[in-house]
Amino acid sequence: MTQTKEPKLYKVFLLNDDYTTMDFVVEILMDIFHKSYSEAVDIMLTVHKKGKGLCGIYTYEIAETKVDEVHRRARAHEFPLKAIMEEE
Ligand code: TYC
Repeated sequence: MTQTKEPKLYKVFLLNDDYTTMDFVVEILMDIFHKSYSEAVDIMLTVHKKGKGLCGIYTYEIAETKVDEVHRRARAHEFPLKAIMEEE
């Protein structure tokens, strides 16, 4: 039977830039995406080397809230860090 009632899921990615500090990105990954320190460092380095990195997969509202939290916190620290969401 096809599962018509499953909610759509969205991947949240962080994007690389030249100005946000590595420490700040690690902090974001630990605080907002609940990663351990070593997972956070791995994801941050993937973003730094490849341009983007997967932070988590969520329902629409949670994904949107995570993206907003990243942007609010980055703005507060005057970093240009961006997060995006993509339907799975
Ligand atoms: N490229 C940044 C630097 O060299 C670090 C960085 C990593 C920035 C991940 C954003 O999503 C990011 N300081």
